[in-house]
Amino acid sequence: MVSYQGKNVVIIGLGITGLSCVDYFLAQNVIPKVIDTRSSPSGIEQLDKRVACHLGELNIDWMLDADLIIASPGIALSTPELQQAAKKGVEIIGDIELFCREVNAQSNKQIVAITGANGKTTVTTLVGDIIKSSGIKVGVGGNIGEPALSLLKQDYDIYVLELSSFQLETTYTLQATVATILNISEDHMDRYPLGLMQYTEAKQRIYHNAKYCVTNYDDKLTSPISKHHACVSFGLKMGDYHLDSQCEHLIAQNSPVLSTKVMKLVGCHNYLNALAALAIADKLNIARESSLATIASFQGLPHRFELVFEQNGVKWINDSKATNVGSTEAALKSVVCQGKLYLLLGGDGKSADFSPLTPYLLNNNLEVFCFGRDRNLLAKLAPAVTTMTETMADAIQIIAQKVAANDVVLLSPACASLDQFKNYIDRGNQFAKLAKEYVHRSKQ
Ligand code: UMA
Ligand code: ADP
Repeated sequence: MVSYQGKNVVIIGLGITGLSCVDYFLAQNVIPKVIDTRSSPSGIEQLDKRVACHLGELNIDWMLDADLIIASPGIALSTPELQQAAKKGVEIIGDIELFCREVNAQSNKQIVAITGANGKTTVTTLVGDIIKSSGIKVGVGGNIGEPALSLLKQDYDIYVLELSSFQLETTYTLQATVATILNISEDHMDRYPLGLMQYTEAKQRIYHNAKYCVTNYDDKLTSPISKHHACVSFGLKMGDYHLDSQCEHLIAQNSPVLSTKVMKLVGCHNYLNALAALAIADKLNIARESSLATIASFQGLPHRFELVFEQNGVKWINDSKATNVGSTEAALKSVVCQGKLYLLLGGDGKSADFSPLTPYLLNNNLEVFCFGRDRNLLAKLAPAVTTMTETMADAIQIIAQKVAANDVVLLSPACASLDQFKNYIDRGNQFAKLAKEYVHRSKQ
């Protein structure tokens, strides 16, 4: 174990990251202090009694006195108090950096690192499944929900980490065997006031010292800035791994390897995710046949372009995890609808520019419903076909009276959910529940 004995450690954030860091330090008898700007953060009940905790604001005295600050991903490095501590020379890192230092100290462990604006969780899960099916001990964690440091409690040979731009900002010694940026489009612009390039720079940190990089041929921002890397690419029509013109086959190094018809995943964006996962698996030397069998049977994840209800020829698709513009664009490209498409947009747009959605909304067979905090902004995209409601439930009530055979109702909100829901899962579950209730009621 890398030793922090004798260091004055301050952890900022008492969410699941902060708690995992507390555990990590206590295991080596270093008792950290914890700060959270919230008055009752989620992790407070589970905090070990030995740990001093300051809530409600940042305790600058503790921070300036520290030898090491561990910043949770939810706290921006641009926060003035963190800037002040950095200026004084206090080392500031995140949980992923702690994790990397541990893994780097053991020569036989490998890390697969996955980032991107969209598709991270899908690809991380799929890569984890592929590695597991091949018989290798694999731990899957990071932004996906299981804090990376918790994975160290078990003996794994490969770690597959989903990494957010926030986590990458505080990571310095990642040495991934394979690293990928799946795609770049605007997200979290409230944390990146300088715009897309600032967000991209954070994502690019994933390639530092990576052995292999997997890049998106169609998205140049995913290529490493330094040209020294061994790269393979995936893309729609071009790249080492691509799709045929009809999106009917996955093609690897010019040979068709899997028919998309046998795959459970649907949508071009998901076929791209499958290609990225295959490219990663190949770089890990996992047997192709085994990888392809896992890809074919992978069901996809809930709340991601998921058909949750179908009745009277009407499909209800829950894509609640579409919390940015890029993911909603992917849904609008992939949706197959012979009747009318009812699109539900709404929530907290995180200062995004929604205008890339406009071309998809100029369609006679589409009606848009906008709800939640940013409904006024969203409604400006296509006012002629838009209805504004306070809540998603109000919108579904109206839609349920209108739908007919061959129509599709798509919740792909392009926004975070926290203005009106507990999280995207709550939003997706309510969508599915309301769809069933209203359709049932409108038949009576
Ligand atoms: N916060 C404060 N004050 C603080 C610390 C945090 O107000 O002092 C707020 C943050 O702004 C945020 C919330 O508290 O709204 C949670 O932040 P956190 O850093 O404590 O979060 P954790 O519970 O530790 O969860 C984090 C990731 N959360 C964020 O990046 C916001 C989780 O990703 C991740 O699963 C977990 O670590 C384990 O690695 C969630 C997420 O939303 C799913 N990620 C973003 C995304 O996917 O778009 C990046
Ligand atoms: P992330 O972890 O990056 O948020 P998820 O796999 O959870 O990614 O998917 C989030 C949203 O992005 C869902 O709406 C999903 O349908 C969409 N999505 C998944 N893969 C892609 C992709 N390659 N390109 C664009 N959107 C995608």
